[in-house]
Amino acid sequence: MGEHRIEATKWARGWTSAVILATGGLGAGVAQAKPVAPRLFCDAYPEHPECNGALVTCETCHASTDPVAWNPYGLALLTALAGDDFDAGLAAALRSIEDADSDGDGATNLDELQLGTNPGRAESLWNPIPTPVGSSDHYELGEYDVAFAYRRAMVLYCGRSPSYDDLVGIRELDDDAAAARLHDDLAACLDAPYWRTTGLRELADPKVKPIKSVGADTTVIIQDFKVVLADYHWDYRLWRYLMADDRDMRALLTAQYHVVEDPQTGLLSPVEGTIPRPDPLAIDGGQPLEPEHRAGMLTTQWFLMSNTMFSELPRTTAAQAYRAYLGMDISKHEGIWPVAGEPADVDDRGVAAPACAQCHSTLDPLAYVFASYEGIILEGGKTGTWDPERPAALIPSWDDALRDSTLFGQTVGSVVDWGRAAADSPAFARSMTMTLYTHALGRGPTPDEAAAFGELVDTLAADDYSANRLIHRIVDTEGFGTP
Ligand code: HEC
Ligand code: HEC
Ligand SMILES: [Ca+2]
Ligand SMILES: [Ca+2]
Repeated sequence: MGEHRIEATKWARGWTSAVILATGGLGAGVAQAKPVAPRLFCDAYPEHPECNGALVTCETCHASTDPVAWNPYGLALLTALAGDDFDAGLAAALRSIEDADSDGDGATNLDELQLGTNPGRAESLWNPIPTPVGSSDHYELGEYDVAFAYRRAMVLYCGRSPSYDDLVGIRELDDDAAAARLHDDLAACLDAPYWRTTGLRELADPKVKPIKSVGADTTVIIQDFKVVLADYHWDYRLWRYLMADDRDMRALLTAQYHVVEDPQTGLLSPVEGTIPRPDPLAIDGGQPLEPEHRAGMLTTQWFLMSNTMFSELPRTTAAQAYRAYLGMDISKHEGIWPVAGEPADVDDRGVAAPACAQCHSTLDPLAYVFASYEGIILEGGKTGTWDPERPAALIPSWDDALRDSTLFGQTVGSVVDWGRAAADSPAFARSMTMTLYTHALGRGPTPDEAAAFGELVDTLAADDYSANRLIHRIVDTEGFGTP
């Protein structure tokens, strides 16, 4: 088996480079690279593990997209299409190569697609690690073990290991009673200070991306002004508020209030209206944006300051919103959903070139509505405010009539609409499930966990988008409780 895999890998590598060489010149001859394949593919295979709330990446079929080159699966597809119109012919072409093993790794294309491995790369193969059977000194190996799940849950959600007595106690219970104890104690953890402060805050770090030197705790002083460009504590408080107490986490993208913390009790509560700059010696740090233009985490002063900065067209802001809350990183070719006629390249940055349009035909239309929000303004109290004249003032060829955004093929006329459409999308449910799942297991779902993961995503709506209920379900999965 081992030898066979090495052979297959070598073969695939050689093949791939040959394909790149053979097709290296093709990219230049292609007038408009508008990759609709990920979406069409997911129309054909909605059951594919990456298609539930996301889209497959180009790597499924391509060895490279600039210059364009195909992996063996993509090449088989290209051959099966036999010159047919791509959009009309793709579904039939996909079906016609299901039983082949294009990358020669021993698994058919269809099997690989169902498992989520790559049918065009022999190195991508699911080899379940043989699970040891029997009992170790401490846990039942290879099957769900409540004591193991209990220990893991206490460490993650209470910030401490369970005591020896706790573990002995849980072992003495029958299965149902042990599971009930696990969930009772987990509920207590989710209600306790460790999770509500430290645990939840750490979970938000990659989404908020704090930079201490320009945040509220900065020690940098320039010309008597503290270089507070915005205060990310507002972001963390909103996140912590919405990810606790069975609140509806969709408000992360729709909330029009902010959240304050009582210094004595630690209690979080929403506040209405704008928040003035709290420190007259700081450049910024309040929340000057009028409530009606807010969309939760997407319009805090920190989010707009740190992502938009000085951009006329805030592509980075839209890309971070898509990455952090919809789980798709356009810079990795994830979530490509091109819009016809885009990118218009309104700011003349060269993004209409085929090599750039691959991504920017999705990204630029996502970004248009964010252009009405200020990035960094050094005058004080203005960073992140809304100004409908901003795009036209900064971009000479801006045309208001054409500048709605498009999110998942749907027109959205403002960031508020963007946030609402995003919050209700399958991508948001998947992404938030992924955030909590990878935190709990230290990795994403493996192919044999794909079905269980899909069920978690699908029950989020029935659970009223409660993070706590989702965590209780994650703790019950095989992946969480199997040593
Ligand atoms: C399901 C397989 C599949 C996926 C996924 C896929 N492609 Fe393709 N791609 C193809 C095939 C097949 C062709 C050849 C189509 C043709 O020439 O009719 C192609 C052609 C292209 C071309 C050549 C120009 C053109 O538009 O015909 C570019 C560029 C390209 N793809 C980029 C991408 C990018 C970027 C992604 C990811 C965002 C992507 N593709 C995802 C299968 C795929
Ligand atoms: C693989 C996808 C991808 C390709 C290909 C791509 N871009 Fe981008 N581009 C992005 C993303 C995503 C961002 C937003 C920044 C981020 O979050 O990474 C971006 C941002 C930008 C920005 C804004 C930078 C800023 O600071 O505001 C410009 C300008 C840009 N790209 C130009 C180009 C040009 C020109 C090309 C072609 C030579 C190109 N891009 C190719 C994904 C891509
Ligand atoms: Ca295969
Ligand atoms: Ca494979």
